[in-house]
Amino acid sequence: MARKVLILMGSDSDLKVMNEAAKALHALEVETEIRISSAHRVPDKTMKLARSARENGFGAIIAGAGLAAHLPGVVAACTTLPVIGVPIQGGAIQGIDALYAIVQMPKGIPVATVAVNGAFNAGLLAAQILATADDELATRLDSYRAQLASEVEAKDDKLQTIGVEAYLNN
Ligand code: RP5
Repeated sequence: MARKVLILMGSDSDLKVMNEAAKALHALEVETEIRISSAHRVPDKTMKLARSARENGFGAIIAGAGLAAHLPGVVAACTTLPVIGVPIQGGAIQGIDALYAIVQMPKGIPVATVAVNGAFNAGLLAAQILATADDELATRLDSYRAQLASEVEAKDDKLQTIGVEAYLNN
């Protein structure tokens, strides 16, 4: 059976950003479960979700948090499933704190970190991880890449046809 992706976030204030991961995965027909579970406010729940993720059919975990963003690291400490961290923009220094907290993991416990608010890419990366063992998903990822390429080609064709000024005013 196809593996699912668990999407975790530290607060409901992260939900709008983190839902982008779900959108990317749903477009690729990957099933998700999306949960609020703070590493600081509900540590026991967070560790339970991470520890049971593999037996519950998940193949990857995406964890998003802002400020002193310990959620991805704590989750990664509790599972050997691949964990993708999403630093959430916000607070006094706009996500730089979360970026550094998530990306600077100690040796032995990796977290793959995407851009600040990069939840959509986190979804794509999770799909690519699952696609190492799922040829049909790999084919859907190829179609997505082809669609991206054709959008760029259409824009370049338009630019060549109407020129820079008309393109900018269009
Ligand atoms: C983090 O603190 C959450 O991930 C969120 O980004 C940030 C602020 O949380 P709230 O105070 O909005 O609940 O734990």
